[in-house]
Amino acid sequence: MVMENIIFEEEDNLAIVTINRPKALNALNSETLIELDEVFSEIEKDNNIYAVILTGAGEKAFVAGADISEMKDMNVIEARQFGRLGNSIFRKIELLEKPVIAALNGFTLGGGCELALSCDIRIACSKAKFGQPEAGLGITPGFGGTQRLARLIGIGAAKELIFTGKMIDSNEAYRLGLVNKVVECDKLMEEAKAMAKTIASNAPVAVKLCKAAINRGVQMDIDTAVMYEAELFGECFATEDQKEGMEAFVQKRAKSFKNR
Ligand code: DAK
Repeated sequence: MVMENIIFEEEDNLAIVTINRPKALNALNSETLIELDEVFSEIEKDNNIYAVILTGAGEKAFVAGADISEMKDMNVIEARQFGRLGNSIFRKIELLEKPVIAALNGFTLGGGCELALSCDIRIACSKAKFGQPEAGLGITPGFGGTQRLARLIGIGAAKELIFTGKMIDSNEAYRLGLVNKVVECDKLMEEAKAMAKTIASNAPVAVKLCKAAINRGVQMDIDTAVMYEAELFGECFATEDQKEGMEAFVQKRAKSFKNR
């Protein structure tokens, strides 16, 4: 894959995806969104990748939003197309059958915050800043921000952030539950990799089904959700990794999962 704005690396069973437009604070233009879509399609197909880290290049920004220079002259049809493109890639990340950790290394604004929200876990560098400044630009968040932010941090806190457009720091983001963890900036990738490796040491099929159970289950009523959970629990018993995990425990030996 030759890409202008995305760096893709593999390390052990991890994929590291870096959005690489630091001069524009990694703002998401159409080209970057298309490349993100391609890279996540490849990751989905690769059975040797067990977890993904998504981050931004440079020291200033994860992603400072959708690209305002590209958006400013769009007409209604172009804006809808741009919104659909963003929404389909963000949904692809949310539904990816592998866990995705966002390593937030700086400004995480607008479409950047929405991108982080479509990941499973968010780790922030202590200097990162968060916000949904769209209303100040005359638009609504268009990549799922009104929906995922309210589901993650609650309706009241989401409305405050979206209506005011204010920026908050990492500690406030942590207090609100927007990020899982805040770490020193020079330790960000180390922490993200350590967490990704811990996840990757568990049975990948089980982690995949846990992700589906949580993401789909929270949209269901509780009776349907627990039945769905039971379905997925049953599915584990058709996998080699379930046999291996339990055999290894009983035999008091190290486990060796095969993602099967
Ligand atoms: N788009 C394009 N370029 C950007 C950018 C952005 N979002 N953010 C920064 N840049 C560019 C700057 O223009 C500047 O470029 P040059 O002038 O050097 O060519 C370079 O990055 C460095 O930025 P600054 O010089 O401004 O750096 P500062 O440290 O002074 O300020 C800042 C950093 C993050 C506070 C500031 O850059 C800033 O306020 N940026 C904009 C943040 C923002 O408003 N983000 C939200 C964008 S709106 C939808 C689909 C999607 C969306 C909505 C609807 N539908 C289709 C319905 C999503 C919308 C958004 O994300």
